[in-house]
Amino acid sequence: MWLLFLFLFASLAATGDGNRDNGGRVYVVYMGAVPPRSSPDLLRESHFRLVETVLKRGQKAETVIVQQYKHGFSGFAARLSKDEAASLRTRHGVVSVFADPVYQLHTTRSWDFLQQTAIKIDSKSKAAATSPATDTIIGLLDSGIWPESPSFDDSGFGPVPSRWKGICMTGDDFNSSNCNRKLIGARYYDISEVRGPADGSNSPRDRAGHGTHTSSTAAGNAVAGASYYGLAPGTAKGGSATSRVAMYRVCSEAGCAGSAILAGFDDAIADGVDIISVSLGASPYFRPDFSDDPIAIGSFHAVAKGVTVVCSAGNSGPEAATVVNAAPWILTVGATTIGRNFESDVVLGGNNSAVKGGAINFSNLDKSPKYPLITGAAAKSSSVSDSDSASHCEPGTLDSNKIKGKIVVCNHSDGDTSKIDKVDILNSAGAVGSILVNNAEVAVATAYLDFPVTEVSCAAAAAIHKYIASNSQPVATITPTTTVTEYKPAPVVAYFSSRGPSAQTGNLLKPDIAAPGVNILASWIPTSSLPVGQKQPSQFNLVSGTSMACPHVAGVAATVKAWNPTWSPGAIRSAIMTTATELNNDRAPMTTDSGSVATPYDYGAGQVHPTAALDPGLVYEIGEDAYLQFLCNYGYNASKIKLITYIPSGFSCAANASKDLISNLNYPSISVVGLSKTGSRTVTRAVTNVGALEEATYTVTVSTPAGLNVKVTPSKLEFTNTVKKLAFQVNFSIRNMAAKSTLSGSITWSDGKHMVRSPFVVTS
Ligand SMILES: *[C@@H]1O[C@H](CO)[C@@H](O)[C@H](O)[C@H]1NC(C)=O
Ligand SMILES: *[C@@H]1O[C@H](CO)[C@@H](O)[C@H](O)[C@H]1NC(C)=O
Ligand SMILES: *[C@@H]1O[C@H](CO)[C@@H](O)[C@H](O)[C@H]1NC(C)=O
Ligand SMILES: *[C@@H]1O[C@H](CO)[C@@H](O)[C@H](O)[C@H]1NC(C)=O
Ligand SMILES: *[C@@H]1O[C@H](CO)[C@@H](O)[C@H](O)[C@H]1NC(C)=O
Ligand SMILES: *[C@@H]1O[C@H](CO)[C@@H](O)[C@H](O)[C@H]1NC(C)=O
Ligand SMILES: CC(=O)N[C@H]1CO[C@H](CO)[C@@H](O)[C@@H]1O
Repeated sequence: MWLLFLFLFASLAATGDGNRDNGGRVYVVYMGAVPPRSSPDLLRESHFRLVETVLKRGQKAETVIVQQYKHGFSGFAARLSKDEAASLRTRHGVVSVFADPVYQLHTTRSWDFLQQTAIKIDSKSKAAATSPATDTIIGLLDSGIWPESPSFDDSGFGPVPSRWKGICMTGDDFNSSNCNRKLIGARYYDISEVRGPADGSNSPRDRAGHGTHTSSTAAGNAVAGASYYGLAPGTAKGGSATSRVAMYRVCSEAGCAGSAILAGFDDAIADGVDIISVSLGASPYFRPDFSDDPIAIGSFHAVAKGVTVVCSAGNSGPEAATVVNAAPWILTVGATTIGRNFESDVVLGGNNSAVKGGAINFSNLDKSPKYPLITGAAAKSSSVSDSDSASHCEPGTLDSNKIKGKIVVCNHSDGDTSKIDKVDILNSAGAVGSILVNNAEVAVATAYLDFPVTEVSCAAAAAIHKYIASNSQPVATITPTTTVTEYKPAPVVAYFSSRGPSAQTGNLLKPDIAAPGVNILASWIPTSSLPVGQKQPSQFNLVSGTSMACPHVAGVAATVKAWNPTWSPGAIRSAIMTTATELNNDRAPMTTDSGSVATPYDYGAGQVHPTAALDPGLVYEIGEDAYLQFLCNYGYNASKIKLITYIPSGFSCAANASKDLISNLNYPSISVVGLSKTGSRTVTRAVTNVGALEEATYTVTVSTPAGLNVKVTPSKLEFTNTVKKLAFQVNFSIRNMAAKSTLSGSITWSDGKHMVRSPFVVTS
């Protein structure tokens, strides 16, 4: 746990703590929607005038402003002293002033630099067969892009849509020739506050790999013959291969500046993207209010303009209440495994029995078990008293004479040292290989390249320990990595995927949906660390994280939008959520990494179903007014909301506004916290018929957990050519619910053809 705090501290420290350059740190000054009858030039001037009112006499606004927001919303980022920032906070028109935060990319364990993945979008889908989707534009806020990747080749693409207003910025090793009819736009922003010394390029060009991977996952062309050095062979293809891509580089490998994230949203809205995909976020231990969170702010204004925003849920699972990017206008995505595994087994001496493990390596050990086997505990250095640290192979705890020439078994449960660091130390001490014992992370294949390593579960490790204990000279080997497909069960919620409930709004269920995010194969930047015997860097990489899940859903959203161009972001989200599946490839309920049946706190509505989402039957519409009422219930007063956006005439916060009423937001899922306060609660919802038939009759079925009564009224909805939208109520009451317990179930409307399913969660 202390490590996490250290990490947080480092993140905050990286933003600078004042007294740098001209005496301040960067603050974001957020001023809400662009006022009516304004223009970017007028806003620019008004920002300058505003900031000059707090500067010392003679100091020019130009010297302190680092970023201006004047298209999708109004505001700026400036280098200010604490007093200047405080003074701006009280000015007319200012919603919030906050220190520029540093957010992180949502790949797992950034130090485990190479990991894996594979994109599986139903190839027989309606979308793949005849897609009208060529004019959908997906914008990504990320670490940049590698334009030479075959994923972004534009052969076969028609002209850039005429409504596109974006640009291709020139930067280091990047100019307008790098954009084409596929990669139609690229911008970058000042991220000097978070940039490491080795990452000094001012350019849309990706130096981290992450942005290239997410872009190709969202919208990459189908590239046949893709693999990671022969592993996971097949065709790599984005979720919406016919969409166009626009990259907004707001991150370096070290992190993403909040001031740049806002600039990316501001430009993406003005450029004309349809979908924004954001695979990054705040640490779950740093919980900014919506009005202090660049992602919540930017996405609010994007959604108000009809742009769907899809974000990763974070990689801080499996602990509860770790989900981030949980504002109700965002589509929040958790990660699941795919039906593929990278198997590398341990063969034990004696009877040659094999113990299943998984990892990626490219070295060569003999096939026969002839390498001496030792545990970390047995190899403990005599100067170390703590055998627990030695069993975890922590740095400095092992006697290198005892491990030389041997395969070392290390516990890797929850150590402070990363897998890659641990393995590096064993390698340099002369070990021939390593077996890491680790229940949680076995599904996430780590690439160790030249050093033979495999990872086994605790259960599998028991057989190894038993063998060692019963032999005076135990020996083993590690077998080559093979790709196992149709692995069961899959999908499984990934251990790292951040979980609900949302710490900010318990009465709003988050995450919303899950998608593949473990060992995903997609395009990558050329790397200099090649496995032995390889001459060319792989154009693809296997990577894990909710970062990888998010662009899968962005691709699906782009396809839904292409098929239904008039749908709002709320309708698109509803279609994706109500058609999700809860079943795995054994036709059994999906489980989590620990083997328990997944709940909506793990995966929201379930696993995204790309084809079903195109024809949901009914949708839960949600207009901007509903988001304003949400903000009232969340605790903002009308004067604050008025600063954020225009309030339609007649709008006011209801006198009875309360967090409990957040449950009434017309969301495709339902969350009710604290039911035991009153014993029963009724929430309202309304559905709109978007099916092909105007005359449709839907009836409800409820999957009710023991301990709860759930009554839906009415239980039948009849749509006609004049009745498109119908409301219903759901009454939850306690039958027999223990204190501090959580129950979940679902409500499904069906006309015999469509199944419109909404998960619910109720806490006592
Ligand atoms: C972009 O850079 C490439 C390589 O340096 C060069 O060949 C090309 O002419 C440049 N294009 C433009 C439009 O400047
Ligand atoms: C690994 O270490 C953890 C504690 O860090 C312990 O609970 C577990 O039993 C150990 N596993 C084995 C196989 O020794
Ligand atoms: C092989 O040996 C292992 C441990 O040494 C033992 O658990 C297993 O049952 C043996 N298998 C067979 C087929 O004898
Ligand atoms: C609205 O809330 C803000 C704080 O968010 C407070 O400063 C202000 O006084 C409130 N206004 C009214 C009219 O209550
Ligand atoms: C809250 O007040 C509104 C009117 O402003 C009313 O329609 C609604 O029923 C009230 N809700 C509750 C739960 O009392
Ligand atoms: C909800 O159901 C409970 C139990 O049947 C009942 O006591 C309560 O009055 C109902 N609430 C509403 C608003 O209908
Ligand atoms: C020791 C070991 O397992 N080596 C294997 C690592 O993976 C490569 C490629 O899959 C094999 O060729 C090695 O034998």
